[in-house]
Amino acid sequence: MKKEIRRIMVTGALGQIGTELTVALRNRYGAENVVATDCRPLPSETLRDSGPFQTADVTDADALDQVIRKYGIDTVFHLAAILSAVGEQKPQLCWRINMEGTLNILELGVRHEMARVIIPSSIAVWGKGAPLENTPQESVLKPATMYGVTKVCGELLADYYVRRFGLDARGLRYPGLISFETPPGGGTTDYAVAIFYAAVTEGKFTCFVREDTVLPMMYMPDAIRGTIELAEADFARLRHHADFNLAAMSFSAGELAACIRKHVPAFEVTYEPDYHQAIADSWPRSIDDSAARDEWGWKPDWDLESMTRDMLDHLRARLANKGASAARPS
Ligand code: VAH
Repeated sequence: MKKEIRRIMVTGALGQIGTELTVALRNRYGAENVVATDCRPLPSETLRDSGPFQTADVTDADALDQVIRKYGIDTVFHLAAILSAVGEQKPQLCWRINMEGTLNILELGVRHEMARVIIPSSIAVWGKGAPLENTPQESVLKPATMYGVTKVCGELLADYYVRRFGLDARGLRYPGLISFETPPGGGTTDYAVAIFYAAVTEGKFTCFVREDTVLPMMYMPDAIRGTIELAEADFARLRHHADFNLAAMSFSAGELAACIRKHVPAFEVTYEPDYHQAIADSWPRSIDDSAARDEWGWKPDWDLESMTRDMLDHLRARLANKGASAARPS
């Protein structure tokens, strides 16, 4: 019988996923049962007053072990990572943070006989040789980026720890994630977040990928729900572990701009592709997530229209409170 999730540690808790996942886990498991950790010294305003926070560098196994022992942690959601764009600027740092961190978490998961270890992956695992449309669960994994290399290695390591040590490790290949709570840092899909802030504050945006660049994307509420649903799924039903494809929608930068323009008619976007373009071109345009749907009942709730409306509503409300000159709504 698989162990129950009771006391959770989140790494990278101040990041784009980590912030919202920590809040969702605290609401579901009790605030005092979810310890937020990050290499940065201070908790964010969102997390500071909602539960325990510890500074911990994921490359420091002893520091992580101390947090695990102090709080009696039995489950880790390991979100700390260097993303694709920064990873191409600093490939050695990306390898060190992503791989030393993941190995430390897996080793500690075994040492402390943990209930679950969640090791996220990404659509960045794909590259040359993988189908660009409806990319299947089983496919060639030849990533073009150091970030993608670390994600393939993370999947392989986690699956090894499942087979070799009986650790219950699980993970999702996240698409680009869009959210309004915490700005992302260093990703190639970050344009799809920055464009919303620009629509509400400037009324114009310069996009670093071509207008026709299509990528798989997901609204953060779907990603958070999917992460928790996978963590809570019956292990006996899972034929995959740390490499589930996860999908919701795919759209081009131009389609996203057009959808925003339905709410901000005067919104202007210019396209000036830079080094992000080569990364985006190496990734699929759409992915097949039938394994997640079959093995643990995955189903997305949000699409481009509903996400766009919700993002603009939240950003306008927040920026209006701060007095920013929000673009006039339609
Ligand atoms: C990145 N947002 O752009 C991340 C993600 C699918 C991309 O892994 O690097």
